[in-house]
Amino acid sequence: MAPTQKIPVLVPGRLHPHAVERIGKEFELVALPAADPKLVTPQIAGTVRGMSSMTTVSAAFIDALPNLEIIANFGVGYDAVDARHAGSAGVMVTNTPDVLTEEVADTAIGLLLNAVRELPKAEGWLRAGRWASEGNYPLTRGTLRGRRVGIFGMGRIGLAIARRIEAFGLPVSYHNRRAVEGVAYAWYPTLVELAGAVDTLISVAPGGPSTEKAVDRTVLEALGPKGVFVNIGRGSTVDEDALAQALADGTILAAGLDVFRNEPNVPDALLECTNASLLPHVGSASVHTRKTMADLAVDNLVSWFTEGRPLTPVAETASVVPGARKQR
Ligand code: NAP
Ligand code: 8YV
Repeated sequence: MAPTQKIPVLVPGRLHPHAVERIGKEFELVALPAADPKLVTPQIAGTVRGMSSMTTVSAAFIDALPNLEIIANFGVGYDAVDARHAGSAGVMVTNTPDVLTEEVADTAIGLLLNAVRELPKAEGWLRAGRWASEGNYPLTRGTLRGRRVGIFGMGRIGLAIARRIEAFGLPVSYHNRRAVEGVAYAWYPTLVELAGAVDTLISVAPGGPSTEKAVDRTVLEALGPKGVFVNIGRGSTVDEDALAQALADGTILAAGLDVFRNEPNVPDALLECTNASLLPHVGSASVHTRKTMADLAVDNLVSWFTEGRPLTPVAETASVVPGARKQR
């Protein structure tokens, strides 16, 4: 029997089946339909020490679990988890960095090509029989040739996208709050300055208050009429009304979007934009990569309960150690 097998680990809502299976084998699996404090029974409150989730985890939910020590988030982006509150309550939060970086960067390039060269629309033309009945698909106004690419969020995935863009022979620049040491690409101190210097903006910035609606009308106007905007980061970083307007009135040329503010709901105004390529948040969604993410989420739990430290803690809880849980 694994030494961790008697430790109750909660899974609120849906989670990758491989993660659920491993938690069931290596811990005592406790399931809840949602991360709702009202669903926490005295039995769960009194026993649960670990959790793995891919849903919103509020401060109230953390407080409803007074014995909780660790939240293993399924995903590198953890804006859905109140990590600041977790840190102040002495609860560790982990995420799944690196194992999805290359997959998500591949998807970003796919979106960029879809948006610029209209590949989904060209395929639709063929499937509708229009190639045979009407002739060739119209030449695309967009091209990658001559483009200058700006990356909003030059972190792990941003760097992987930049490497791919370099292979296309295009110059790269970026905006982060701070210039990245050892990175030679041009850094712009503000997003609007970056947008003004490029015609292709790829956002891979995290969600949260510091990036809320960062891509707004001003940024899109700075990008200009040849502008292409790709978002593989989080929908909350974009003013979606302003984006739909900019696509409709020609302020920018096209967009490729994998993420939306209120998933899985996509605003009608964006659905109506024929110059936008829209994907249902599939950045990391291959069997291979999702399994590696599931393993890393569970490995964090195992490492915490056997070694007393996680593998990939998030910054807000980096100093949390076993026994740090504060009661409120
Ligand atoms: P990362 O290595 O932490 O990179 C994030 C970058 O964003 C950092 O370089 C950071 O630099 C910058 N940043 C953070 N806040 C900022 C702000 N307010 N203004 C400007 N720049 C800011 O994370 P990653 O592994 O590359 O992942 C990035 C994000 O991609 C995730 O958080 C997630 O939201 C998204 N993602 C999406 C998918 C998908 O399926 N579509 C899959 C995986 C990840 P500074 O701190 O110096 O500003
Ligand atoms: C996942 C993601 O689809 O890692 C992230 O931040 O957005 C994606 O890889 C998501 O986290 C699953 O909920």
